[in-house]
Amino acid sequence: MTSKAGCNKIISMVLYSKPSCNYLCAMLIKSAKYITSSPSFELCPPPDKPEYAFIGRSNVGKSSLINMLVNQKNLAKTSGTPGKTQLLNHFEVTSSTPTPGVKGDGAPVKWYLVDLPGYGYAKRSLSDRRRWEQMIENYFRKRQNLINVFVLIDARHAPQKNDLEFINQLDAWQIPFVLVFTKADKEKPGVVQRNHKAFLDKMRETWQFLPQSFITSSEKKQGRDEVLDFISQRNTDALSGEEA
Ligand SMILES: Nc1nc2c(ncn2[C@@H]2O[C@H](COP(=O)(O)OP(=O)(O)OP(=O)(O)O)[C@@H](O)[C@H]2O)c(=O)[nH]1
Ligand SMILES: [Mg+2]
Repeated sequence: MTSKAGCNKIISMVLYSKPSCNYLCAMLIKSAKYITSSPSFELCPPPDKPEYAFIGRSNVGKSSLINMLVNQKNLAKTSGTPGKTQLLNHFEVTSSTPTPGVKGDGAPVKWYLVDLPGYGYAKRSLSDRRRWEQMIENYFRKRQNLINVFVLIDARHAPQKNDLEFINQLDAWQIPFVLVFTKADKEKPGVVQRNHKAFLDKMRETWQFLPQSFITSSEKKQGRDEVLDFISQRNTDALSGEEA
């Protein structure tokens, strides 16, 4: 496995748009299974597969997005109460991506999805918050097979300070990330577009390049193909030994 790329401001500089070919490289999910929940980076499974982590404010929809991506209702535990996910939860996915003009589904590829506990949960004690910070920092900075972090942002709201602070922290640690705007079904498309643009405009004040971003709804399966296509491309890069 190659380690993570050097600078997210370089690798995530292009705003997301569909590939110019008509073919959105439709990744097929063959299976997805729960592996383990770890209280620390040291106890995570061996770093032998490309890994994608999902983080964002408590209740933003991380676990729901993972379930939507792998087409299972209850693989990752969801809850209406913030703070449900507390540990580093690894899921192993087997997927394949057909090649246009080539018969069959393509070779199977195994990778990890990681459901992380969220930030910004007001009722958490100071010591719990410290423990979360330590666990997350260690995981992000040391996990060798981490290819990309999906930072989830609630599409219903104007830019939030803690989301912006969190992505600045990721940048300081040089962790590659993209943005996923969630719960798009809960607002009118115009409001979602406005909040999406406002977030990117806010970033533009201090960032030279903007990260790629996706608009999703786990309820309506919106954005699923685009996110899976991104993962498929990153898997190809990682497994062919290229830097992402
Ligand atoms: N309508 C709608 N509801 C959503 C969507 N995504 C998540 N939800 C709801 O939002 C709530 C929180 O979802 P989770 O997936 O548990 O959120 P989380 O970020 O994993 O939460 P924590 O683990 O507690 O940090 C649940 O009640 C979900 O059903 C979405 O795209 N649309
Ligand atoms: Mg969760």
